[in-house]
Amino acid sequence: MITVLSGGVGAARLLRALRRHDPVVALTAVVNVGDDLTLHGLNICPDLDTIMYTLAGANDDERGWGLAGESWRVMERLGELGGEDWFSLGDLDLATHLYRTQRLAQGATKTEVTAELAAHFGLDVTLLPVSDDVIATEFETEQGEMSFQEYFVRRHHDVRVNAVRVRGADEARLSDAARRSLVEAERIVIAPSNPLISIDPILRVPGVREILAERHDDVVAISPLVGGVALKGPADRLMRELGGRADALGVAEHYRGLVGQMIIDVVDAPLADAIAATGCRVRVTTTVMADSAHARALAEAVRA
Ligand code: FO1
Repeated sequence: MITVLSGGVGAARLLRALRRHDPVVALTAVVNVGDDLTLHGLNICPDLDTIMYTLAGANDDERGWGLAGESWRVMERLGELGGEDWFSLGDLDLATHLYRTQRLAQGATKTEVTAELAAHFGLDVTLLPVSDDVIATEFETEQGEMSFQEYFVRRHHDVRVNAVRVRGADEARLSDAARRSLVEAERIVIAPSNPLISIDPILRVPGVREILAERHDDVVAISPLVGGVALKGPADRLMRELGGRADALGVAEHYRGLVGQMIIDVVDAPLADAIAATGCRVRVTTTVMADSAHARALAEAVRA
């Protein structure tokens, strides 16, 4: 059994590679909910949905989020009405948010609704929001405070960040299912997701850090930075702005004490000794899941 601490796109691709590599291993994703938002009265969970659509083979792989073959008629009409159309919700994707919102209003937990949606999409990976409580990642920027999606989508993460806050995380309750999956997994994997804004909101939930620190020999993290650059999103820029090193060594320093092994890309091999000096084993492989052979190599490294 493998449990993967997961953000969105990078985690979704890793989970897909792990499943293809081993069709029988029990896979669980404990997923960040700090990106979640309420818009148009709808509860939207981008990371959970990105993983769900990717594992169902229903995602738009080029864009990374949303459904393949999507249409945008509702957004077009909303724009004509002068409504908020900066966060693009496809016509079919909207059904997911309508369903989730209605079920939450009926009293279901996010964990329960996620399981219902995952069953509908035929998933053979267990998806678990880290908590059923509201957690919101927020940014203090040079242009004032903003919510996660205001920073990420509306401002194209193109504004200087002074601090990241995760509202609600310290008081959030780690769900029973997520706790069990972390305690019982043979291996815990930290996906190649943004350490500061995808993984930290998970680590901030009381209990998660403690479990990882106790089990650190069984914890493996994959650096999302390759040659000091994030494949997607602002991880490199944010790590620099917040005072860390923007490379695989910076990631290892960030996870110090929590991981027994770091997987880094071949281009970062010169950093291996310095990373080992942070107190973990280092495995060097191709971490860019550009094609199925590379994805397989990464899946093998995670299992080794
Ligand atoms: N990302 C964008 O860059 N632009 C969008 O309009 C957008 C809409 C969107 C709708 C539903 C969804 O589940 C995800 C969506 N994303 C969009 C992706 C997402 O907001 C971010 O990539 C993640 O939150 C970061 O992990």
